[in-house]
Amino acid sequence: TESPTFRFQNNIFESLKTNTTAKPYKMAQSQSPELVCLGNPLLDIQVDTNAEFLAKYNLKSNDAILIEDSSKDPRMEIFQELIKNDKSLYIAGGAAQNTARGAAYILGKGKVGYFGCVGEDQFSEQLLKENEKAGVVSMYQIDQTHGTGKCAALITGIDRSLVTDLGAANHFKPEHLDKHWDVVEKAKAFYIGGFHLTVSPEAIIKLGKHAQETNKPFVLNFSAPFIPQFFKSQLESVLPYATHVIANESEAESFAESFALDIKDKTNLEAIATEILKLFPYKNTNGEVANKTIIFTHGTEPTVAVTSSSSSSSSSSSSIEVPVHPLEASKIKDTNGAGDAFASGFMAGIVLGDSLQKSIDRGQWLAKLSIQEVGASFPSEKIAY
Ligand code: 26A
Repeated sequence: TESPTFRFQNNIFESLKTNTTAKPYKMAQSQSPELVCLGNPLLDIQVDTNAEFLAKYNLKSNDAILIEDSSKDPRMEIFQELIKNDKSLYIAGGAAQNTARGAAYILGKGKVGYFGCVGEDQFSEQLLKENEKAGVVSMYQIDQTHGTGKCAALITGIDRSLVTDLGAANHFKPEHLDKHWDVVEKAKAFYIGGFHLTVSPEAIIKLGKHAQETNKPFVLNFSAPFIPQFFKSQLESVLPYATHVIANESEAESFAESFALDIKDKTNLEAIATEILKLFPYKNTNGEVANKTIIFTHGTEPTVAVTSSSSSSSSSSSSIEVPVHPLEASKIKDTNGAGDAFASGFMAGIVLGDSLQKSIDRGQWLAKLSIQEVGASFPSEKIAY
């Protein structure tokens, strides 16, 4: 079977914008995605590296960093270094796009659609091919003036440090959603990468309003600790539309600090979830309070999920814990994309109408499969849940 990774020639950046045939995936008439995702399409440039390399660029071993000004940031050099390195692997990335491919792994071809903005170059061509192979319908906006976004995935042991140059992904416009609004209207559920809060909160709100008006699940992932920390007002503007929130323990902690939650132990996941539900209840278009669920993954510890009750008179909530699927450390290739794969399984469960418990378990199951592959990838053969 074909490897999910690709190698480009060393002069990749000079050769960008040449010989491109990138065209958004054409949808067959019969295909109608049940799940629609929105995010930043990125190509991951992944390499095994060491503590010394991370120290040189002042990076933590497990973090996600956004380069805000690519003309000034010295960390742009990382890409030059990786491109020179013939051990670098070029793998489809972009957190929500990974989740889309993973959900299609379960739901099947044409059942998942994805919005994001790419450039016209070899990187986007590769991403299109990967989505096509995975059965994801790419509804790309194409930006002719910027290159496709890229993410350096620096692997040390099982950890991954991500450094992102958004490029074209930073130029997604809410109007692009209109071009595929028929797809949006037919979708059953939505998944939003919190990373997109750095790009177009307007686009997220536009989908959020539609989901609210039509009573469809609208799931938001916090994506990284820097989102609640530095994109607080953007997060506040979209949280009311979320029927479900997915985050890991460090993003939960970052939220607790950023929003100065009134809880004694800022690492108590159940308490953080309960506070989020109080601050941002879900209301339907009639203003009636409806169920909302916060799901916190916790590494190899059980996932914690807290659901608010739909009664507006009381502020009660119910909480469950779901264990992870254990895996011997020796079988882990890398954890890049583990959280995205969890979200894939969870979203597939939501679309299939599974219980909360089973949707979370599907997420744990798919995360276990993904960490045994290089990058945010899935087995080449279908494995049944
Ligand atoms: C805005 N930023 C920083 C990002 C990302 C991102 N996806 C969207 N926006 N930074 C890293 N990623 C992706 O996260 C995946 C692992 O969860 C990487 O491309 C990687 O595939």
